[in-house]
Amino acid sequence: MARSLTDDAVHGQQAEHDAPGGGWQSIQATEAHFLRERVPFKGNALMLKINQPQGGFECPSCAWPNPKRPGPMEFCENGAKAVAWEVTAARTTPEFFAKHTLTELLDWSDHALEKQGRLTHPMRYNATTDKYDPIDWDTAFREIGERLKTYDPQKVELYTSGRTSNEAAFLWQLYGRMLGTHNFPDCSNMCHETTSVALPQSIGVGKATTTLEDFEHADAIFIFGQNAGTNSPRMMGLLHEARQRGAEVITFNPLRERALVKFANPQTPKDMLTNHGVPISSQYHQVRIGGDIAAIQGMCKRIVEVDDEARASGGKRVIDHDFISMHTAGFEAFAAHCRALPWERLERHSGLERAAIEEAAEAWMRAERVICCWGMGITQHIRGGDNVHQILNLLLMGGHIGRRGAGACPVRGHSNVQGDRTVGIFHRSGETFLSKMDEVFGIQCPREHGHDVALCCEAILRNEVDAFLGMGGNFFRAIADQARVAARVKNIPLTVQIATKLNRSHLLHGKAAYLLPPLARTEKDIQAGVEQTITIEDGMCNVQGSTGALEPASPHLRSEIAIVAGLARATLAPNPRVDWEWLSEDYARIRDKIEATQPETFRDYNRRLEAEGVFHLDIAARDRLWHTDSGKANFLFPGDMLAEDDSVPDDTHFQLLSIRGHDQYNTTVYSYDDRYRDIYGTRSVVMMNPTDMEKHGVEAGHRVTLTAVSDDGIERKVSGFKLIAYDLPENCLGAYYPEVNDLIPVTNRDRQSNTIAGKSIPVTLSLMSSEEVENATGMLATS
Ligand SMILES: Nc1nc2c(c(=O)[nH]1)N[C@H]1C(S)=C(S)[C@@H](COP(=O)(O)OP(=O)(O)OC[C@H]3O[C@@H](n4cnc5c(=O)[nH]c(N)nc54)[C@H](O)[C@@H]3O)O[C@H]1N2
Ligand SMILES: Nc1nc2c(c(=O)[nH]1)N[C@H]1C(S)=C(S)[C@@H](COP(=O)(O)OP(=O)(O)OC[C@H]3O[C@@H](n4cnc5c(=O)[nH]c(N)nc54)[C@H](O)[C@@H]3O)O[C@H]1N2
Ligand SMILES: [Mo]
Repeated sequence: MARSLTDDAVHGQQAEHDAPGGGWQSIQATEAHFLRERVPFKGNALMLKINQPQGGFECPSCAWPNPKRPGPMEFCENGAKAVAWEVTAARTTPEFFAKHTLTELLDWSDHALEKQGRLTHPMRYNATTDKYDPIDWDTAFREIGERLKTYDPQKVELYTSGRTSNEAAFLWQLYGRMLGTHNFPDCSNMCHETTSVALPQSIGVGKATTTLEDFEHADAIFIFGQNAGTNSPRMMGLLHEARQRGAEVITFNPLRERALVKFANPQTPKDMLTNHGVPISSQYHQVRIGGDIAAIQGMCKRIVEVDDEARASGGKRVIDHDFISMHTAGFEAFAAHCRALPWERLERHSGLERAAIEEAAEAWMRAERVICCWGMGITQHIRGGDNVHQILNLLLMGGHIGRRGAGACPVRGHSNVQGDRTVGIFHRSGETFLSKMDEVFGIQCPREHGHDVALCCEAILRNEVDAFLGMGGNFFRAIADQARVAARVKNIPLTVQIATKLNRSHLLHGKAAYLLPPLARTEKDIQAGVEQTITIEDGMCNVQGSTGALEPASPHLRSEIAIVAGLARATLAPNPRVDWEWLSEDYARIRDKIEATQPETFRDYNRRLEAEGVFHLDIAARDRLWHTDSGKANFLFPGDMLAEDDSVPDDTHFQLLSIRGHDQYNTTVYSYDDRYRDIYGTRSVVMMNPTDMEKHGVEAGHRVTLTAVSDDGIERKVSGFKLIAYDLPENCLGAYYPEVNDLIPVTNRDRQSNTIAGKSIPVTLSLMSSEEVENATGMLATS
């Protein structure tokens, strides 16, 4: 059974690697990354502008919000890495492309491709030479437009990665809808779509009900499946503060993530003087991969039992019955379900001992104000939606929605993934929005639902895609069933990628292919002689401006907005109500149109932006208004009493999770080191419990092959991975994303939202023969 540790025990375990998360190492890493990109860090005025509400730019890394009064250096180690990577002095020029065929570049690592630096010119694929040639913008737009006009719009896919601004995303979906498609695969379909679908079923909104201020008042903060130290490091400052004022932090994670164990805040002098750090998690539960439903239901069971006893004895009730009767539906059924769950099954499914689950429940019962945070460890599961519902049940039982210091906090990924959805990137947009779009622009938006990421991949596999247009991101690398889908991309008549840096998705190209480089967020965007501001929405629903500060990486770059406008003018018949040029000359005009399509959400968009620099969108559940079918907040749970259908790993197969290392941003690999996990110089590793190693007769250092378990008869394998001994539950394995994306069947997805289940990957493991290892050395060198 996996370990659950509390306070001293958690921190006593740090002997092998005693450095806390954060600390001096973090400052050193920040500087090192700037130097590697050949940009000065010390005295770099750019970093004074990051995350400042007026006149500054929004960090292109994660979606964690800014405090009301940002400090003068409001950024973290990984935000600085993202900025350094973007403002690099390196350039991927036409001369570079003249030297390398795409076939040759396919052998390069993800790291090496992006390391070439910023793209400088629009490029067109030349099938005769197998190279990209430079092309002028107008010719590119004209050729792409001419092709698009001839395709069936149902076979056109417009992908969005979450770095795109509200303004660019809004035009992107307008363009798609005018073209006649509803196919808007979005990075969120691999990420928090689970939340966007399941959360509204529980409480009527799909976004965080917390603000940063709530973290200052919480008594207990639960963190499920989220590695804040690496992926939203600015959250660590809040957890650090919370612990120092006596709040509890209870973590559920199969891996002991270092910063969640102990963290030294680089912004706190005392921590930096001692470099010891502060204990973060007061309880750390190493739940089995996919075991959260059982863990949370076990907690709820304990809470219900204590409450039942209190009712019987006339003692103090621990459940908020007033809230439940006034605001919720389905509690009695859920309580009955929990009472009936056998502990033996809860233990087996969660991988935790009953005492540990009860201890977590005790922390919940002690707290007046509870926040629950969650990340990919919750959403990227076949039962991800059920996971989210259980977290909400835990909150609802205590009335922790719409109360200061409490709430639901899905921690979003890409810096504007939430805003892109708010302004209209959605393959299942509803009638209210679509009829407004029709009215404002005099168009007829398709009503039939379109493709998300999984459906887009399946269409590619069936050779039913005529054109794939990517607004940022690295789609053909980030998806499930990566190798199978990649093999079909060459059958797509047209691929267009709008991207700042070269990546694998640009090498996996259609018959005609274009690579269009935009301005990045750190750069000045001047239209019609005036500096423009874009807006983004962070993970706690604050909409704010971002104004670039640097000279563009190349004079040939255009803004994403200008690129969409150029494509649209070349593709669509003129429409007097949609003047693309006029819109792209002044981004405030686009915001007016966003407001026109959603007058309530974006009321006074430009005025509020100008006056305050940032504003919070209304979240009905914060006011205890429930936009659900029942008109109440709902207790939802799968009724199957934790049946065996979701593959508890056993002696025949393992459950594999795929995660990010500390020096990576999704498919962007900054370096091969993962300081917080003591893994250096390679990403081709499989983390395995020492007991499992012994049981299966393998040793640390062995090279292994992982084979996916699936019932579709398709073989999915990855090889050459080095085993490392790691503290994670038995029958569970860990590896880096995207290195294992070939292993995930595209059908492996959350049942409710279709989100790719990158954390429920059933696999078997076998040792490579020395001959196989020998043959694989070429591959190992680049991976
Ligand atoms: N520096 C940096 N910042 C980033 C990103 C990045 O790549 N680099 N990516 C951005 C994006 S797009 C996103 S979505 C976020 C992602 O941020 P996270 O949500 O932190 O994503 P992951 O690294 O995938 O890690 C998820 C965590 O879940 C745990 N986990 C895995 N399976 C389970 C499970 O079954 N149960 C529980 N309880 N835990 C589990 C893993 O051990 C890991 O600690 O970060 C964003 N910020
Ligand atoms: N197995 C597994 N698969 C996963 C995940 C996992 O945890 N496990 N995580 C999933 C998640 S949460 C996500 S969000 C997706 C991420 O999927 P994507 O969002 O598609 O991928 P990224 O790696 O973030 O995209 C990086 C590329 O974006 C481009 N880019 C960077 N900045 C800009 C910009 O400002 N403008 C434009 N136009 N382009 C830019 C650069 O060319 C860079 O190479 O991957 C998913 N895939
Ligand atoms: Mo994400």
